[in-house]
Amino acid sequence: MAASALLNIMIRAAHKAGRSLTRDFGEVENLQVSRKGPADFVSNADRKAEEIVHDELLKARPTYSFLMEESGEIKGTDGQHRWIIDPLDGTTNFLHSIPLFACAIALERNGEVIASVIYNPIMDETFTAEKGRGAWLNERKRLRVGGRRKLSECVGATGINSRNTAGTTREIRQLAHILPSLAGIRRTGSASTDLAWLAAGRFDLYWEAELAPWDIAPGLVLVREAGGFVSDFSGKADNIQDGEVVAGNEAIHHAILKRLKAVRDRTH
Ligand code: 2AM
Ligand code: CA
Repeated sequence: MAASALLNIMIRAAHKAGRSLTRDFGEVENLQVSRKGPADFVSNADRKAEEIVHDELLKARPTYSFLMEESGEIKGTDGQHRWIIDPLDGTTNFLHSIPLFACAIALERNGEVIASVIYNPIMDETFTAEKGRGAWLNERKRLRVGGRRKLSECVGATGINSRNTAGTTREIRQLAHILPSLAGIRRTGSASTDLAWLAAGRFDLYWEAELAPWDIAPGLVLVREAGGFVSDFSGKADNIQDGEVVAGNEAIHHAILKRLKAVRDRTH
């Protein structure tokens, strides 16, 4: 299906930022050996990518609002539309020369995410979705979430934060409860990649907490348009504010939600 004018704008912005990220990623490898490491260089790459996305989107739609990981909120005169941008999702991977990161953009209309693009420039994979128009890989392949119904056959993804002891302990408890039911677990370090890969049927389930709106919003419409279910840990849909995501096909989403609730009830 041909992308709408809006989605084309988003794809163009993500690809332009992706080219900049790819160039900088090549440099990062050379900086690994320095004692200080490439941290400053990477923050700079991150900011540069955000500026590119911001400038492209602003040029195309001068009145829309922005919510960006690096620059925060910028209010536009249009009260209906807001771009939500994570210019480099998977910063730690990028910093360590691990080629697993994405430039992610979502568009909100009246508080609902209606379109998104998640672009991995190294794999050259562009995941796109628009409400009511399906989820796509590289604009050619229609995406559908996996059909597995037995947890024992499922490969899941999750993230464990290393910032906060209370949150980390809770996340390890969830992992300990869920992992033995699965065929395996993977940890990519990029929430938008996890959700895009779930939409593509590569992962059967995903959960994570303590995320930011820009980690969740781009994957939300993608998973839903691929026939999947996404909610927070209480089962509420369309919540990009509270940092929690659980996703899968209907049966698997339900099963993981039940397990997450069991862990919460046991630890209260
Ligand atoms: P980032 O790479 O843009 O920082 C990994 O588990 C996921 O958590 C990534 O999508 C990562 O996004 C995100 N993440 C890392 N630090 C975070 C923070 N302080 N707040 C919210 N999300 C974070
Ligand atoms: Ca992020």
